[in-house]
Amino acid sequence: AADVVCLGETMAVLSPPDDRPLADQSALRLSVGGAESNVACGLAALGHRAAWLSRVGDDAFGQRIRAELAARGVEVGAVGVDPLRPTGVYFKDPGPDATRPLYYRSGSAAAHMGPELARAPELRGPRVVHVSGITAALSGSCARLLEEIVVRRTPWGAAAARPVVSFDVNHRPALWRGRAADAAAALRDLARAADLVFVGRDEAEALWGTRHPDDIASLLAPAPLVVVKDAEHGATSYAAGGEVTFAPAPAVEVVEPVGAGDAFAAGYLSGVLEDADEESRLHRAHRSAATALRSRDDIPDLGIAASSTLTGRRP
Ligand code: KDG
Repeated sequence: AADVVCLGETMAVLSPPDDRPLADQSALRLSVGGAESNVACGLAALGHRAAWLSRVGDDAFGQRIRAELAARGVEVGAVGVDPLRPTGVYFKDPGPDATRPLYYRSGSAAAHMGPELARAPELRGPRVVHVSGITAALSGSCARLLEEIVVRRTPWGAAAARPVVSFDVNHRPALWRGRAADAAAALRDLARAADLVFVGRDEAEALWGTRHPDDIASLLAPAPLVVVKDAEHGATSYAAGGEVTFAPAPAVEVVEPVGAGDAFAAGYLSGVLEDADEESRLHRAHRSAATALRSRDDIPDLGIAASSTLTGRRP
């Protein structure tokens, strides 16, 4: 059985080969991306048994996604194929400050996941279940599924062995357009109910108006472990016992930031699975994020980060 199950939508990604805007491009590259499966790929590259739980359409994109994740060592046996609804797609539109996603995913196979998936046997055995706030934005049924897992912990009933429920806030404003207040409340409540939360300082400021990492930790206080990422400055983790750990981020030349948060989570969770102390979890997280920042793909090859772990090089 897998050590980690990551649940969420994965899409076909169409990306320009350079930094010119999408409107000026003539040929795009096809790849695969989904925040939670990006984390699964990172964990698999770091030597862990990771599974991805989701749904795809009965189409070429669904085939490509399953094949690519399997080739990266992720277990995809429990992924459902919806005969009626398509696999979601997104395009990357490079802008002067950031790459913007253009989503074509409403009504997708994954958006039709619902609370019944909380009964999937695959959710019962792992040490970590990783989900994100993206799922909360996809549809009402997806939001209910997330609530079953994160808030009610339905998959585990009264069982003594429960996994760590890891939640990346992953605020995607394009998915919450016109529902900003809903996003703030839903993502706050999910984060408060999770065992481990990943959140960016900027993202928290946009959602909740919090400025300082300490204020974010206080806002999400019932969560036993909150990791606040502050871009190039570093990351701070807040444990329920009051322990605060900061690790500076290494200097990196950024090629494209998409996927860096997922690589960060993969590195950190790899430390959780290996019972590493808080400081080395954060260092691992920074190291994998650095690899993703240097890559144009959503899923970088973290095998590279793993080998620098083995030689003990510090970022
Ligand atoms: O974190 C990167 C993801 O955002 C990207 O791979 C696509 O899952 C995605 C999304 O919903 O934006």
